[in-house]
Amino acid sequence: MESSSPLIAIVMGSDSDLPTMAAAAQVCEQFGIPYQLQILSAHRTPEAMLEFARSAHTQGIRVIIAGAGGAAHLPGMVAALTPLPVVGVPVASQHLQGLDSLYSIVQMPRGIPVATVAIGNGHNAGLLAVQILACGDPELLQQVIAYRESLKQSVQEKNVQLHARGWKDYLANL
Ligand code: RP5
Repeated sequence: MESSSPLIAIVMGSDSDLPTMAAAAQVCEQFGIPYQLQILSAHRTPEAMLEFARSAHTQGIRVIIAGAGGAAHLPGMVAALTPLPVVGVPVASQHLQGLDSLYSIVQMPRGIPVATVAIGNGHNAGLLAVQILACGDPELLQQVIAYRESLKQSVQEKNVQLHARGWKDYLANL
């Protein structure tokens, strides 16, 4: 479902970020939002990052999701170069479990925000991007409302099951 006219761009610093960022792509597909996904590194391909971030808003893109680990400069640098909203995903790093990525992405200076989600939470990044788009799209807003309703029902059904089967049986089959 990657599109030539994407509304959401998902960028990541390395292919090693893909397992985390795939969740954002899945959310785009779930809501039927055209998106693009690419590897762009603030450190290894700085010129490509610059070109992408400077031109994204002229290409029809409305929201950018940027994920990176470690020094994790990609989301902040993209945010510095685009007027579009940027959702940042701290990818769990090998040595510091993503705390380094989180601190790097979340601590933006006043004036250049990055909407930072939890470490490894590409799913929420996708949802946040969809909700930003839904502000100007009543049909998509209804889809978001329906999604929230399905979440509520799923929790209620689990609670019914928990009480029907007892917590020990429930736990054994989690
Ligand atoms: C960052 O460095 C990437 O976003 C990735 O999370 C991390 C490690 O990259 P690789 O060495 O796995 O390519 O720029």
